[in-house]
Amino acid sequence: MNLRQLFDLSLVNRRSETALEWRGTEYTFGEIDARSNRVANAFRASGLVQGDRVCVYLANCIELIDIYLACVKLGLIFVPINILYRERELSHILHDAEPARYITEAELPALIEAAERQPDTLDALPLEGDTPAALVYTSGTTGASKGAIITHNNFGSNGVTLTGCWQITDRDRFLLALPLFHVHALGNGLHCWLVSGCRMRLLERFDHRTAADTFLDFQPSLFFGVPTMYVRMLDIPSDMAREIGQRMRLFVSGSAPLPAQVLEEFREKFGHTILERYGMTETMMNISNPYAGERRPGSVGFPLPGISVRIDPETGELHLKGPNVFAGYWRREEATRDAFVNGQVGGWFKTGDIATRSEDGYYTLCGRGSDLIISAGFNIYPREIEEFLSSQPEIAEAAVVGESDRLRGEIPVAYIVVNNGPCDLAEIEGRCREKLASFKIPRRFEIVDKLPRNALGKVQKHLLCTAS
Ligand code: MCA
Ligand code: AMP
Repeated sequence: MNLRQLFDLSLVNRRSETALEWRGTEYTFGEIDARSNRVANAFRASGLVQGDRVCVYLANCIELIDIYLACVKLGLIFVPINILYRERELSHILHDAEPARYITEAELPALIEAAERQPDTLDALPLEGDTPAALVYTSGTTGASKGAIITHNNFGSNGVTLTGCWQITDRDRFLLALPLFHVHALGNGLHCWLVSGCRMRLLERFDHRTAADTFLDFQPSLFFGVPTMYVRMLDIPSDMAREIGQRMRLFVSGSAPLPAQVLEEFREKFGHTILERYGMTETMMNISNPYAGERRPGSVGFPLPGISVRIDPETGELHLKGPNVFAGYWRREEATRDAFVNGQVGGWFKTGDIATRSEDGYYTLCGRGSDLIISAGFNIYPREIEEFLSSQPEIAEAAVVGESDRLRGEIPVAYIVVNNGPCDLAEIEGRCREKLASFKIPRRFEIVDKLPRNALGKVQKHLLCTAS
């Protein structure tokens, strides 16, 4: 089944029901369908054909949903780009994806104008489920970021599975504050919304200063967040927290570890046990705590239906297989093979995450094979920052490590060895800010005489972490 056929459950079947609240205006599923048909017709009129990539560099907005649905309907490949990326990060993705169309805020008025002149119906294309729906760029420990090819089937199985397992129905009121350029909001948020037919309020972004008012105003029953959002919400006054909790049915957390203490404090304050789950861009959601049954603090729960999980007995790495696993990296056959056990694409996918399994079947993540840092749900590969820092004339070498942080989980900290001569750290930070996404900028710079290295010359990052 392609995604249009799946979404017709809501777009066609519930056409007169309210689908979306965006900036104070309500839209029905019929309107969402018609809007995306017009955009699809405009895309077609401009010459886009199945398989073309459409890169989108936009903050959350209704047009982003229109564009995604138009891509789905025409078999175009949607390529969302992190709005926090700067020129250098953007240009890599644009070169790699070779888009036929690149849509930024500046392009939107022309697209809206072109779509206004188009019919609001669209013939159905006979797309197979294994048609690529999106390329989502994910950084790797080695080299530049790679586009994970996510098919209609991948998104479909993820959306149907989560909707079923988390008992999402058309009676839910869903608050979506996550950025649509990542799989958390795109794969889980949009797909659970369209599969279930619930009402969704979309926010441009999560703002902790207005979060309580937004919850009280919209009165959601369902919320998906990263741990930083839940830490922020612990600051909401108790009476408001209780009132929010009374309206809610389910809070879900993922993208980074949810500290057990945050889960406990949140339960105390809001009267809800957050449901923690585990996923990856390449695989969508894999393992989730149960909706009914014990949501165990610190654990990510059981494999979702249809997904097989095993732990490599030697390395402790989690491997998985299922309809959720992506089709490979865009134009990178070697990297694709490397991502699977014995290079067998479609076999066991190597997650890079280290896990244990309890006797009663709960999985717990206990680290990563790589030195990935996750800050407020955004992934940071130290190597990228290290390479940038080392290329500065004042710096001889640099190592970036994740330091634990109550709010963001981890924050990047840079240890640098300077060349002879002055080194103005504020100046270095300024250059980082120009070239790197904000979440990648080291929150602290430490000058050291030398980096600790083992006998093979490899930097011993754990010694830097403990030194801080
Ligand atoms: C953060 N910033 C943003 C945004 N988010 N700027 C614009 N738009 C955004 N959406 C920048 C701010 O400018 C600021 O930069 C810094 O981040 C922190 O902002 P602050 O207001 O203090 O926010 P916060 O309280 O720290 O919360 C940040 C956040 C945001 C709202 C939690 O980080 C976020 O939305 N994270 C979600 C990421 C996500 O969806 N990850 C899923 C990946 P400065 O400090 O320079 O001023 S998918 C995944 O991992 C897998 C599949 C999975 O399992 O889900
Ligand atoms: P991404 O590459 O952005 O898709 O991030 C995927 C990574 O996020 C996974 O490989 C995990 O390391 C991490 N992750 C996602 N969910 C959780 C979770 N609930 N607990 C710990 N780590 C998580």
